[in-house]
Amino acid sequence: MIPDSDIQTAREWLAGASRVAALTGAGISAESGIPTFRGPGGLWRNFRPEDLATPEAFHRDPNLVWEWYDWRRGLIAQARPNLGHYALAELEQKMGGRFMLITQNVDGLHNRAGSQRVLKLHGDIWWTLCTACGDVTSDYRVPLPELPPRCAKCGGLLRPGVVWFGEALPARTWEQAEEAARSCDVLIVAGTSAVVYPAASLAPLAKRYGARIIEINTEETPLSGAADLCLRGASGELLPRIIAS
Ligand code: BJW
Ligand code: ZN
Repeated sequence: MIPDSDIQTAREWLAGASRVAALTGAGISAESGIPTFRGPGGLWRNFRPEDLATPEAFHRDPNLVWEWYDWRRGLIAQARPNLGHYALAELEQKMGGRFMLITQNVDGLHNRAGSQRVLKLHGDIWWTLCTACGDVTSDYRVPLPELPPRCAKCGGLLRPGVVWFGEALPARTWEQAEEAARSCDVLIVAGTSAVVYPAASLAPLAKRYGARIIEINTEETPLSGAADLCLRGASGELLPRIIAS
């Protein structure tokens, strides 16, 4: 049970902030029915996500990796944004250009909730990238008619337009995320295990530059000790409480 005083403190910090940023992870979409990576339901056919979200896995067996993504695309297509996504969209409505949302999620639910200032650190599950000609396009078909999908321009093998382990994050997006972390007065970190880098370095960066960190998570994380306020619970319940007017 979270004391009302903690909710009140978070509300005061947000009300007094010139700039706010939020970093989200898979936990914010858990209440929409999308499994997290490291929690219950994160396993697919007994594979760990860490063994599938790599260029090596794709090189070894593109079909297997695509089957996993096709399954997740199906879940996401059926899902709807939850109150946590909507609360962050409302915060952007209130703060405009003084708010930035940084997400590790590839599910697009923040956009579907109305957020527009979204930095997608790990790409988007609806994007495809041609391994032969580099063409990037969007494909919303569920399920995909052919696995692995082929490039309409050159017939090359397509891969999901996401960032796997060992791959660099999109450079401009990362620069903007660092800038948002350095310039915010409050950083909300919601629904991430804070173990995947470089995303996990944004909270320490924000703190070094003077921001207060509010962590919202059902569990303790490696970030919890450095957070100024830890709100233990579901983001779909807590984000509306700290954001709604
Ligand atoms: C709730 C809730 C509810 C549940 N309410 N909460 C420094 C140190 C150590 C290692 C490294 C380092 N720097 C780089 C590395 C290596 C690696 C890394 O971090 N490894 C660690 C795991 C050890 N990083 C990389 O490889 C990155 N690239 C890189 O660094 O490149 C360097 C380079 C530079 C130049 C050239 C070349 C290379 C890339 C990382 C890419 C991660 N990709 C994935 C897949 C994306 C596509 C896809 O979705 O398929 O991103 S992996 C996966 O993990 C996904 C996620 O975005 C990411 C983070 O997971 P997240 O969101 O935190 O989810 P969970 O499941 O872990 O946590 C959910 C949380 O929610 C839990 O805490 C729950 O308690 C909570 N929760 N319900 C609130 N209702
Ligand atoms: Zn191509």
